[in-house]
Amino acid sequence: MIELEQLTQAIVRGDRRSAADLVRRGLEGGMDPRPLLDAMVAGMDEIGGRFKRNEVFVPEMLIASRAMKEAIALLEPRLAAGGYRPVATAVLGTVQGDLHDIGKNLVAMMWKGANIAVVDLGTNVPPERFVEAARAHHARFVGLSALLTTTMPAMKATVQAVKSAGLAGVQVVVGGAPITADFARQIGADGFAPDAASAVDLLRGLMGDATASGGATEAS
Ligand code: B1M
Repeated sequence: MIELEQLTQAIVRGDRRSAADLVRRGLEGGMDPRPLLDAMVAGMDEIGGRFKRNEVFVPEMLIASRAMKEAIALLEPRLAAGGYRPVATAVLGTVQGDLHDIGKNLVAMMWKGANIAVVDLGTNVPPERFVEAARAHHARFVGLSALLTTTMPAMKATVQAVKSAGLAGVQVVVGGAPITADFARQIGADGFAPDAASAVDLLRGLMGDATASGGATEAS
């Protein structure tokens, strides 16, 4: 048995050796993998909150995410064997014409840290590719990132493509430096998040409020 709080704090510190060691010891001691995963998600929530409050910055987020990724790799076979599934699948990418991916990658890491499966399509992704991937992976969410004012129209075109593809229950969420909640509403997106940690709150909010309608939800 291990102290779950120690695992949470190892993730917060980005201490990959301790995190992996605690997971190994927990599994060897016969612990269920789910509380171990929950403890790690709590760690990512903690670092995400600090990031939102500007108490830590991109490097700390990357280090915590790396520790999470390595420890999760140890858990995955046991989670899969136990029939444990991610809470949702999100298709994510940077819109057509745009090659910026640092912020998008942070969003991917935070979503994975919240037990949301991410199908990362990379950068410069055309609208139809988002539609195909959402359909193929039975995604619950499509996430779009844009960093250039010149690619904001591509974001609009992608939202329209997903909305007109008739994918039942799929919601589109958007973000990126030039994107605002107003713009998200104007283009018909279901949600907007100003940063990677808020992007987790946003999906959790949308999943908890399946009846929400009538404009973009903003996570803050
Ligand atoms: Co570019 N670039 N760039 N660039 N670049 C900017 C964005 C720019 C503001 C610089 C400037 O002029 N001051 C400017 C855009 C101006 C504008 O549109 N008004 C610009 C430009 C003009 C260009 C080129 C056109 C330059 C040229 O070639 N003449 C060119 C375009 C290439 C293309 O995309 N077609 C270009 C190229 C590049 C590099 C390739 C050199 C490199 C990208 C490397 C990479 O991403 N792999 C680059 C970089 C690094 C930047 C800056 C310096 C940094 C961007 C970044 O990574 N920020 C940027 C200036 C700046 O911001 N200081 C700039 C850190 C990152 C963590 O933040 O991406 O905002 P951000 O993500 C945040 C939030 O926005 C949010 O969460 C993240 C974490 O909190 N978020 C989401 C992002 N996506 C989200 C999705 C969500 C939710 C939240 O839901 C799905």
